[in-house]
Amino acid sequence: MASLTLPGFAEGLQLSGDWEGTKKPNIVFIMADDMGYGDLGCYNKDSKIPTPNMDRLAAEGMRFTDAHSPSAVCTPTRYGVLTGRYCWRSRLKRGVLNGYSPALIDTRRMTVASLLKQHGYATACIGKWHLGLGTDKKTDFNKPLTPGPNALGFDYFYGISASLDMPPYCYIENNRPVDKPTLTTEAGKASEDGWWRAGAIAPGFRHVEVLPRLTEKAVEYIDNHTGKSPDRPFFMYFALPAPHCPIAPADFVKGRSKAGGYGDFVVEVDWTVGQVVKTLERNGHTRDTLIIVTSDNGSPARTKVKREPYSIIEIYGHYPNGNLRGIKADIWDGGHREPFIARWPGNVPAGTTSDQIVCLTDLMATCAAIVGVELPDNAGEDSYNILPAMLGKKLNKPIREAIVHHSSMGMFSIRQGEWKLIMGRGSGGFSSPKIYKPKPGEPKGQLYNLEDDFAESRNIWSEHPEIVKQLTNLLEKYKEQGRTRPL
Ligand SMILES: [Ca+2]
Repeated sequence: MASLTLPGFAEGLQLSGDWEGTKKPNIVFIMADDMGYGDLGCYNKDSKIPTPNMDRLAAEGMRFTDAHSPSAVCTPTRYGVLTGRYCWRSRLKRGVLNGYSPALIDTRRMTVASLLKQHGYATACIGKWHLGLGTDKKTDFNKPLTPGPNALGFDYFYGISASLDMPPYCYIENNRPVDKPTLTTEAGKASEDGWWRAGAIAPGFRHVEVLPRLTEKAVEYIDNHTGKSPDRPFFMYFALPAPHCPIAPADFVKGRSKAGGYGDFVVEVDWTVGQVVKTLERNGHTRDTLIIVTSDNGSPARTKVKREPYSIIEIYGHYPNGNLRGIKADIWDGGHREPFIARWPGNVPAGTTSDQIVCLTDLMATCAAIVGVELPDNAGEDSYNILPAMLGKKLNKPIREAIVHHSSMGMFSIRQGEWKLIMGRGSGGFSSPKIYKPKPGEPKGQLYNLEDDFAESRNIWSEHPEIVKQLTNLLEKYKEQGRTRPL
């Protein structure tokens, strides 16, 4: 098959599927947990948090300004990232799993990891899983934890079952706990802002050590892999447990931000990104690695869980979600518009931005394009190849026809160009009112024009019945046909 070298590709890197004699790029996908659009200096000049490592990646790569997680909370976003399919098509229609939930992803389904593995990649998942383990109604940590990441295309897994505030608190390596969670912890605090649920814990497990330990494992993986198989590309899905609560910054970052413990924890996230970047450099992987840094949903923007959702803003004047409306879990953009930085020297033009509307579900089709294959029809149903945007190609039209947003309570929204339609009133998530029941004659939903009204402050549903109708029909079509990516 004749191969086509695309403009912008480094010498020797091609994009046709004809990779013989060339090395495919390593792909490192780092996803923070609950980090907001306004936490990073490169997204918010008024951020009170120094993020030099992420800012450097943005300066050396591309910063997307209109990237979205497919959901405003953890589990469904992770499902979407790994399968390229919206999670509301799965059994999970709202909310998240817990640390003992059975596996959510069908093992027959293609994942980004199984796709890349088929094409010669070594694959690793490090960090927070939160997609369920095993088949029992309540996972038994005395039995092999399968199916888990290893059954979904990952050669190696080291991490934790779910969020860092959800038991059981133990590290898992492949399909077994490193130490079984045989003890019990009360609900606890890791700092003035820390909080976790009571439950089972492994001897010696300390919440504050988790991010440094996972960072060490990520570094170790890159070093070991390169030592053993320097010519084999790898995919690392590195899902950080931070800055999600318990806000547990390590001592070495305390006081480094001007946004309290939360800000310091974001500093630690930035440190982790820096460690990965340094390790890639040390192993000679700077130029042959696509690194993406993003977050799984917006920031809850809080210090004290459930009581003072806006206290980071009130106390420190730091806006974790920038000027966006809403917070984590909400259908407004604060719930799901994410920082998204891509660096691949020689391929992704340095110091650029893209305003393409992209979704984290797009990782699947983008990886397929990188390895030069077509996705089968029954995989990546909501995944679009965003590589052309990453490579800085001039595009005449949007890559995605539209994007579907989803809140923690299962509220839908569809966005096309400047128009954003929300199928309900209220936030659908954490912000008040969560659900507003319209009185007779009041609009049933929300329509915003994000070009004129970035902050989603003027509901113009009643003024544009034709747009409401058109977007409602498109959303219904997307639900019914089981996919958005065209066949
Ligand atoms: Ca999250």
